[in-house]
Amino acid sequence: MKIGITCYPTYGGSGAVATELGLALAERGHEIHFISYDQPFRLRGFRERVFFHEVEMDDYPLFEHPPYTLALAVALHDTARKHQLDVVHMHYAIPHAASAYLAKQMLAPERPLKIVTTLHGTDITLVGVHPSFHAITRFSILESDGLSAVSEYLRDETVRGFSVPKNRIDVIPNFIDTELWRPDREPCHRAKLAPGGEKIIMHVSNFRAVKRVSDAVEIFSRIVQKVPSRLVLVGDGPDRPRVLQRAVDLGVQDQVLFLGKHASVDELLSCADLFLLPSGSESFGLAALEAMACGAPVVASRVGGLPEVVDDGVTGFLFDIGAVDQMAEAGVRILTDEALHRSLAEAGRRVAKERYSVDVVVPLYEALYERVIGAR
Ligand code: GMT
Repeated sequence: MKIGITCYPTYGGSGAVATELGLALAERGHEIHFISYDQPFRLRGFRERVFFHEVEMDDYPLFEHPPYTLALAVALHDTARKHQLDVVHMHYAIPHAASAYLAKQMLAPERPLKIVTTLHGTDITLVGVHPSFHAITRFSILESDGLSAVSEYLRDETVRGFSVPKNRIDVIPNFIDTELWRPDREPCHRAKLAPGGEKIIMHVSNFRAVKRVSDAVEIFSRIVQKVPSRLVLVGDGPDRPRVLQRAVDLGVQDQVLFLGKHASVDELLSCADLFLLPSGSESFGLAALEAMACGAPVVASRVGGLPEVVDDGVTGFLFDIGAVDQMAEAGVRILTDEALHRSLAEAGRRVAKERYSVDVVVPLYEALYERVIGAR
């Protein structure tokens, strides 16, 4: 198949999944065309059958906000036309699904173009339900030929918030390359991250309010009183100053290592003894899956799609949002009970391989493409 893929190219779960999907599909013989305003961050090096098309934007003084939605529509249309794409796959509905709808209409006199839209999270739960976006989000979702959501939770939210018939949405979970994301990565950075042999507690996110990174610092400040440990923070975003200030206020700044954005999170996660994801909302929680694949037990919020990913008591522990005392208590247990740690780590790795590996999930997308193309 010839497939166009559009995603947000910057740091973030939806862009990571979209890129890994494109690479996995190319590996399986499909021709993949990424179409976005920048090269997706996980798209590195030359890969056979993989192309990148940058969306061109003219910076005219009249535009306070350059109309990316239109420029993307043109790029999708032109790429679909030139390369005879069978399907374009939009990751994150806003504004991608609307651009794809326009491209499809523009191309209609010549040939049909099928659209698949994958809903990732805040495109439904936060941004999409806002009155300024609701109608166009609903319209462009319903106009997509195929729809997927990354969790049952997100499917239900889409049905509830947008009155989309449930049977129109496939649940296709996120996936992971379990060969890359694994516990025993070399080189091992453990000695550099925790030179005193401390336990390594990690958090990876885009540091937005929804991630509640300050809660991770709160949890850590309680754990470190009982277990010699360091908190390694990976990623960056608007909440960073607040988070680092919280570490200072709690007097743990010297034990908190802020690494910022990192190109190879897999290398870092394979050193983690515990992973914290105390989010306020999470449609899936890709970072939790990455941690599980790397053999790091997860302590997270019982929210959104996280209970579908983290089996409470088996691969980690889930608590109410903001329950930092309980989260810290669970963290201490995990870090001090070797048998418990081993059992959680092994189960996490097993679940990642059995439920979320490339071989299990990518064929679900192929089947969805075949279905929409077949419905021509
Ligand atoms: O929806 C977002 O906040 C953006 C998106 C992203 O690009 O990081 O995150 C969502 O998609 C990820 C990949 O499917 C999920 O793992 C995240 O749980 C989800 N974020 C939220 O629901 C807050």
